[in-house]
Amino acid sequence: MKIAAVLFLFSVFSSSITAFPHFFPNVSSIPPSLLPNITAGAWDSFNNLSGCHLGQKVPGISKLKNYFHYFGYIGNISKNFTDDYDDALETAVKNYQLNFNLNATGELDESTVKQILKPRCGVADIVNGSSTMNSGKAASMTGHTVAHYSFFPGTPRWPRSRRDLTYAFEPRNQLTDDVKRVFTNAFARWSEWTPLTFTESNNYNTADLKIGFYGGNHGDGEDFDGVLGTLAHAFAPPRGLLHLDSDETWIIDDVFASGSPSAMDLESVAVHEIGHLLGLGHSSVEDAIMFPTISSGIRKVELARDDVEGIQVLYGTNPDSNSTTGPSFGEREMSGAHVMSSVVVQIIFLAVGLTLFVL
Ligand code: TQI
Ligand code: ZN
Ligand code: ZN
Repeated sequence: MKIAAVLFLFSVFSSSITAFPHFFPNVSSIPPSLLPNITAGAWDSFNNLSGCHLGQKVPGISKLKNYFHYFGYIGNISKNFTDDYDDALETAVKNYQLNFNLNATGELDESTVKQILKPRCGVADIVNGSSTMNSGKAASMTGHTVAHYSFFPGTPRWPRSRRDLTYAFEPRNQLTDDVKRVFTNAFARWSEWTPLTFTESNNYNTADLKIGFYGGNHGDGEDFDGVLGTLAHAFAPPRGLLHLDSDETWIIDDVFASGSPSAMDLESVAVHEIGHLLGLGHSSVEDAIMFPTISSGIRKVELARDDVEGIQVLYGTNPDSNSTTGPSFGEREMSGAHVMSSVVVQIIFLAVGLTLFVL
């Protein structure tokens, strides 16, 4: 067990620059016995804040401010946050509630605390003062339904002359056909609903979309951070770069079984990142592929109605498809094994997240 602990710490703090990703079931399993003590304190203290509102002073509020600061809701006014529920915190709570479709009361009601306690990705919701989530703005009204998808600033998209896009894999990764097939499938989920087609090319340099696994600093100014945290990123059109963190353990099949609880489903992340490659920002619809919280350990690969509506605003419908009237977007499947490992991975996310901002 000691060895396992050392391996765990090593795998968290080492950030290799190697171009070789690892795929399940190879490495880094986090001993579950390490987990409970890490999260217990902060988890409890957030739970106790339920019901708090403006004007109160409650121990633990400073930690909550750290949380909102970390995700971009509170500016860097002072280094040491107090336990006062002040105006800045109330505004942060309101914006957070808007982003997550909660009643924007500015109070820490139960549903808000619940949302805070959920695992989430480590990237800020608010960058440079503007929300990345299109919150409560009701971007466009289509009939009775409010669209919750979003685009990048300026709505960049692939031009009309480029509907047939090519993609290629970083040659240095030497990816197997199994891994490449994951991306082929992920692309197919988007081409099904749009006039876009995606074809693999063997010429990495000339391909429209370039896919590669990289570790740490890999030359685009957006360094990867080792295990968990950021898993992948993609650039808006027409840059076409889709990068994945080679320090993650990637699941390429539905195999979950007992192995690494921190392993991420590659296709789920690929479908999300392709959304970005095509010009979609994040969505505030929880079901959407573009919703910015990763439900770790489960596969979420099917586009939701909101994703389809968003991508069709950019590119229109698929002329070869007869089902333009809307698909049956069913419930997502979640097997028992998935639920189990999902819980474990969620705890890890919390642990890593909380340690990050408590430190
Ligand atoms: N990567 C972030 C993401 O893809 C990076 C990012 C944040 C980003 N904002 C962006 C990329 C705007 C392009 C445009 O969202 S991540 C998720 C999710 C990540 C997160 O590694 O944190 C998924 C990767 F949505 F679940 F949070 C995949 Cl599915
Ligand atoms: Zn990159
Ligand atoms: Zn994203």
